[in-house]
Amino acid sequence: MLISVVIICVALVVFILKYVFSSSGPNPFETDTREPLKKMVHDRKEKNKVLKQGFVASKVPDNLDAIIIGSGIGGLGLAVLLAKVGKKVLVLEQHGRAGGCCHTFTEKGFEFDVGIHYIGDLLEHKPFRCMLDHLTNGQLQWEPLENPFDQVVLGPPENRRRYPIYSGRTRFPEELKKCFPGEEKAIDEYLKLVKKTMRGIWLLALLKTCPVPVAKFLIYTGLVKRLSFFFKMAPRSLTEVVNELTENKELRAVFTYIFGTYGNMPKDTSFSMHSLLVTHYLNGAWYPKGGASEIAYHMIPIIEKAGGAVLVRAPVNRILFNDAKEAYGVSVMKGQEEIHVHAPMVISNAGIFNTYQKLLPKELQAMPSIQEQLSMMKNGEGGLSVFLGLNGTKEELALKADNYWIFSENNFDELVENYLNGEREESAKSVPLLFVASPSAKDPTWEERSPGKSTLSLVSFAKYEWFEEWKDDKVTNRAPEYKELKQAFIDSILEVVMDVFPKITRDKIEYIDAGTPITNTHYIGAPKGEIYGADHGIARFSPELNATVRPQTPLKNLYLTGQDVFVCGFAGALAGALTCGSVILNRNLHLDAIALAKKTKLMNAKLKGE
Ligand SMILES: Cc1cc2nc3c(=O)[nH]c(=O)nc-3n(C[C@H](O)[C@H](O)[C@H](O)COP(=O)(O)OP(=O)(O)OC[C@H]3O[C@@H](n4cnc5c(N)ncnc54)[C@H](O)[C@@H]3O)c2cc1C
Ligand SMILES: *[C@@H]1O[C@H](CO)[C@@H](O)[C@H](O)[C@H]1NC(C)=O
Ligand SMILES: CC(=O)N[C@H]1CO[C@H](CO)[C@@H](O)[C@@H]1O
Repeated sequence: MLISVVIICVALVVFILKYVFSSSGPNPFETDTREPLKKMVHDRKEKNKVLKQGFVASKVPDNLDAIIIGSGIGGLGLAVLLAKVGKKVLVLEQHGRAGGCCHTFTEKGFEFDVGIHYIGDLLEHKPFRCMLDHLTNGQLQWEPLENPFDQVVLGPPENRRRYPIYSGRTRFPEELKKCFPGEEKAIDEYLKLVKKTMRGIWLLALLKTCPVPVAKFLIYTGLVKRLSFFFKMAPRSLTEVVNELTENKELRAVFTYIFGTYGNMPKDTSFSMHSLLVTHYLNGAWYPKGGASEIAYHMIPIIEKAGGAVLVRAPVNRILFNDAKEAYGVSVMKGQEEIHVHAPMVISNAGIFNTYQKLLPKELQAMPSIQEQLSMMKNGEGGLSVFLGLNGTKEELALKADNYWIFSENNFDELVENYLNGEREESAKSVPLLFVASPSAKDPTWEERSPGKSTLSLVSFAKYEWFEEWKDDKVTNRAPEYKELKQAFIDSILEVVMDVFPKITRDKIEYIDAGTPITNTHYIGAPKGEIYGADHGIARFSPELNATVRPQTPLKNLYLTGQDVFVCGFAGALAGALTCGSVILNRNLHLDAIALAKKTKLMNAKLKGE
């Protein structure tokens, strides 16, 4: 008996290793494609020539290798990976400009980002950074935030307490200890757990790409949890873990404040997801120089160079399948007309719900394997954004390159629950959690682009159902009741902002508007207004789900990329693209990215030595 178990285990390890090191397809990271830095383009019209190329049949290249639905980082990133190995890819975007959550828009002369406030893990020579340099041919630059990069503010107006959060593996705990004397042990233990959990993440990438039977074997034998602390901690809630570490309610809150970056309150958060985010920012936080539109702006030409295209105003209304249930193209709505585009492979960046519930024919949607996947996931929480255009420089308004996480109490579970379960009119009166940042203060090119002005971006959560009744109104002209409700949220949020940032006064505000969950549905195609795609609660982290929801779908030639196949966030969605690319190109691109980082480091050291 024991012998046979040993034999099976050895065979399995050999098989996994063979898989991990197999590299039969071409490697998009083969050669260093970084080019010398070109002069930055700030002219909006010039940039729009790249970002806003409208869909017409005549612009669709012939003999496509793949169609990607959606131009978020999960779609564009994958398109570039494929373009680097010579594939001709068409990216189709429903909105009027490319980028998904990375797109920007301009109102009254103020440029606003949508979904990029800060990104971690971008130290030079690290795989994530090298990969991004490579995917933008060295043209996208990153600006570090201040240290402390986050400010946690707890408590009601008359008693707000501030806790600065610093990056740095030693500085992070050191500074926390200064705020919480006597809690040294809890802080060390917390960080130890976070790091240990993260070391097990490799198994996640493996589960999503290895053959399904291997994944199932690892899960059902319980090996997954033995091999990886990540999966061991995955079923434990953040609240549970943190409550064991300390009795100090204030410290518990500071340990958990970052839940806003994935959207589940601590009691519904998997400790593994939380660890992922804490380590993401442990070495610092960055912002794209020139604003979020730079991301797509530097990726699209690479796709075009390989013969592909990125076309906007191209809503895909269905995926085309032959009788053998194989995808062979998509149908795009051009006005009232359906235009068919064909390719041997269709990849969706539109999220699992849009893809399965809106783009498949009814009979395929009903397939048990599709239904199984849908039943494992649920829609994430809706988002509420407020955009402020201000008269004044960052110095005049005392704005810095950092973020504020403001909470009216330190009991986050209760606070979020009461807010989201409350009557919408009541909840609008006092929004108890708020993210505040100034994108303009983070961008060193801003002053040159918009002298004397600043922007502020505020984000919170809001129920889709609060706004659902107006979802079919025209986006630019919704009912007065909708505008009233929106205004109530704006007013109460503004009060908090003016209290925490005393230099921001009403006379400085030149522009203010809000985006609700139904706004997100319109502009980023989020079916329930969610800002992080599918829900990231504990269920999302079960190994079973992990092995099931992966880039391959039950339908031949149809794949998924982006945040729903990995995790949310810019880095998470790009990891989704890397995982999808691994499947399509039949090689482990995660390892290729690590190899690229090693190579770049060596080369740079050599250059410096000369
Ligand atoms: C307000 C906000 C703040 C955020 N802050 C941060 C942050 O600071 N740091 C961070 O790392 N992450 C942040 N995120 C999360 C991050 O932006 C996302 O997780 C990530 O960008 C998602 O990428 P994606 O490619 O998976 O999806 P998306 O960017 O959502 O792209 C999907 C695209 O598909 C398109 N689409 C949908 N249906 C169709 C169709 N039928 N036809 C054609 N196109 C279609 C959509 O229009 C969209 O462009 C934030 C998100 C939001 C909304
Ligand atoms: C901006 O503020 C300056 C003074 O600080 C003022 O002269 C100017 O008129 C203001 N601009 C607008 C558009 O309000
Ligand atoms: C669909 C999906 O990717 N689910 C999750 C798999 O589990 C890990 C953690 O256990 C998450 O990172 C994924 O989001």
